[in-house]
Amino acid sequence: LEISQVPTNPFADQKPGTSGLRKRVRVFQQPHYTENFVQSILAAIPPNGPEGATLVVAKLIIGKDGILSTPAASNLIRKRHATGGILLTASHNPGGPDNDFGIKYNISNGGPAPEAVTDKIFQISKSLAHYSVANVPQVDLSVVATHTFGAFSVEVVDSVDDYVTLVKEIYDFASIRSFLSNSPQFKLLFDAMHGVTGPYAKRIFVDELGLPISSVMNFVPKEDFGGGHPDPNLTYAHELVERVEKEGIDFGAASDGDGDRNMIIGKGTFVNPSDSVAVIAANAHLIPYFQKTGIHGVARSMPTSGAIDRVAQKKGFALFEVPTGWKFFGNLMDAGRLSICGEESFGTGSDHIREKDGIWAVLAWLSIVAKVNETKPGSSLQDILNAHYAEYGRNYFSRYDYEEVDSEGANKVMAHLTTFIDHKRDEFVGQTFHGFTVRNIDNFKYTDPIDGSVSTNQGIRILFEDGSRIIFRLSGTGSQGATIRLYVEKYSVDNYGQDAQAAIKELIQTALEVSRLVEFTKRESPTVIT
Ligand code: VG1
Ligand code: CO
Repeated sequence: LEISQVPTNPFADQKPGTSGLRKRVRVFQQPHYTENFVQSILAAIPPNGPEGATLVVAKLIIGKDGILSTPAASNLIRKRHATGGILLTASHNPGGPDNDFGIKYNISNGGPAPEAVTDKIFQISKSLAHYSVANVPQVDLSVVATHTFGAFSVEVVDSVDDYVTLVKEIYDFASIRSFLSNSPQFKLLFDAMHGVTGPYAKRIFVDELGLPISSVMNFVPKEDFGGGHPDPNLTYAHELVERVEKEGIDFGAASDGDGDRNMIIGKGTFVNPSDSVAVIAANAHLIPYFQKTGIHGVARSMPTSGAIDRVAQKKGFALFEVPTGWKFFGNLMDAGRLSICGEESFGTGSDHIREKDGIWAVLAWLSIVAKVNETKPGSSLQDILNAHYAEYGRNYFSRYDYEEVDSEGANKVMAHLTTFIDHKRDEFVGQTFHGFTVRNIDNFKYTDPIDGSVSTNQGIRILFEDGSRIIFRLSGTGSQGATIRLYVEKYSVDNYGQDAQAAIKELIQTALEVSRLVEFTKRESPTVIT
């Protein structure tokens, strides 16, 4: 292969955020923009001396038709002992020429690059003068085959095979299958939202578990997600939500564009993601993988509700609270201290790989439903949730997103909140708002227990005497303006039948008053409520 050097100028804005570099497609289409960033990723792979050592990529593994879900890619990196992997995806954002794109880099453990690595990539990108291009002949991605060009090869693999092998080792497919075939009245519907999980869902739910093809919808992956917003929540997965209600579906699920998120719903039931990971942790003994490995520990991101904390306390599991973003779970898993974790943003997963995993979460819930129904036939998702609340209490939780607000307004909100930490702490702590007394306010800071690295400025937390919390942070995955995320949580030991929005109403009022969000952003209401 011939390698040539292309002169280039650096771009100043290639700093990866919560999960990769996320920009509008048009930004990536600027001359040299994408090449520069990819070159920076490759140059950041150690060892690379200050002289600019050359990195030889000897082999590329690519999913058939260019398709691999993020969890399947994580698995493949681990299984093949690869140096790392590059994921090209808009993830949970709309795609297509006028929308989003993203480049995520995962390291050899299969997980998202930690901050030390993304910082290094950013540093390199700021002074890049050349990138290398190889004249690799065109390869047909629609055929599973290996192409060799001298010392370099390109292997096109089946996108689904390895992943299916993996989940079949984790779950008892025979028992799920027999539950489904013995319960013809139990209806399941999976929405791939025209993202990457379609081929996985078809193989797993239809071919392996014997459900009819009508159990999967929007299963043909499309480059622009069919014009939709492939984020599995009540707002954007409305097609699924409507069908679940109208057709009385017992078990509805959706996954995002790159397959790492999940939403679980039933008729009249929404499984809040913070509850979801808690229920999975509480029922892990029903899942063969955890029967084998045991539970080494559980974790959640900081804004995620403390529902899993209650499970950890009762069952004696170690608990970790990390900043937002899956990259923070990797070290704990590699050190054998973490088995199950989740984020309120519809991310749930375990140490079977190093990414959150949408289909894995759906199968976890399905396994739990199947097992619970063995002893208590007819148990619905709501019954399982209610039993959980009765045992552990309920952490009412909601997130308000204010998307694409102008950066100035967003920064004002955060700066204003920061004054309560830096200057007005004494008068703020102890104040009572709508019946909630402030116990503390801080900006979340995390020290990784494994490598000691410190991450600051991870979100402003207002903690109340009764354990309720209000959290403000700015999104690190948006591509336009700024997105403010407001998270609120209220714990109740015995009153678990309330509507979530009603339960947290006063906390939302408090949050808006304290932050002066409406005044600073001119937004009367959020874009999305979950
Ligand atoms: C959001 C979520 C975060 C998640 C991240 C990546 O980040 O809040 O929990 O890990 O997206 O999800 P932010 O910074 O916008 O709040 V994905 O589907 O792109 O891997
Ligand atoms: Co995603």
